[in-house]
Amino acid sequence: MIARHLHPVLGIVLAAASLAACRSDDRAPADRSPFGTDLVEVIAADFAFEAPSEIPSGWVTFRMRNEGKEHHFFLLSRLPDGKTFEDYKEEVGTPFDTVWHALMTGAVDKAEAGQMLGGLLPEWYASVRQMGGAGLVAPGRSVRTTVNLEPGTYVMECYVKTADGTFHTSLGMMLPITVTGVPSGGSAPDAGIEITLSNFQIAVEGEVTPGEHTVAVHFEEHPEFGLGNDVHVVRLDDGVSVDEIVPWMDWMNVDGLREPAPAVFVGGTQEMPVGYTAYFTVELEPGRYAWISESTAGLGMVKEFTVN
Ligand SMILES: [Cu+2]
Repeated sequence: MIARHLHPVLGIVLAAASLAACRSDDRAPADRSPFGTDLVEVIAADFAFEAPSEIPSGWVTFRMRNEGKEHHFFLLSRLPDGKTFEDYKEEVGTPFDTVWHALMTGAVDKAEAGQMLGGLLPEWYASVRQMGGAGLVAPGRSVRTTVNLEPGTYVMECYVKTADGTFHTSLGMMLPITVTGVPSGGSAPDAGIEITLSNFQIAVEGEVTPGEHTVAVHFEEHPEFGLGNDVHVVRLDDGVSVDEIVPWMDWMNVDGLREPAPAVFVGGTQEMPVGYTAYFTVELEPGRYAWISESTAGLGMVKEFTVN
């Protein structure tokens, strides 16, 4: 793993070297990306992440490989100053777990669960900023996503549920990551497909052909409450309708985000604040697909497409 346990001084040297490489940049775009310190390798397993504890700041590309038997993603959240990973685990993770168990056992309905969650979460949760991450990806697949990160304390988590309804976070898929002041030397990739997410529309520009595509996702608007708009790519195999996928995207549904997934997800990106752009790379074979958001799919954030 290139970036794992990278010595801070070595990191600076490598970042300086890649900055120098960028300056004399007359090469073709294809070999421009240095993928030195700006590449962070992540392995998702059942049920743990393997990732470096410190990564550089600026444009960083995460490459996550799912080596598990269940779907995984990672959401990166930046904690407000002064809050630690332990604070997040105790004061945010525990309330979500408590509310989910009340939902799963039928003790509360979704509206009551929302109120319950509001009462249990700390005030500082409103200052947690979702800063992108890898979209849902099926076992054996990889997803690459590029985001611009400021130094700070972050949490990487996956809250897909096992078949018995346990959040992957509760099983160990929650990890602290420090984004340091060391510049990554990375840059935003060139994108062939542009997606703009607003309330409640997924607008897509660009030709969707077979092969690998880099997709730019512009966050133009988010709903006032709850998680924001994000985008995942799901393969619709014969007979699978998006109507079956939409309710699965919402963790507050008893069968939502719960294994087994109703279809194969091939990547995407998590939400970022309005004004930000996240990138992800996806390999598309001919077939039927949909762009779909996680918590806002039921509000119209879903768009089918076909790759010929
Ligand atoms: Cu997971």
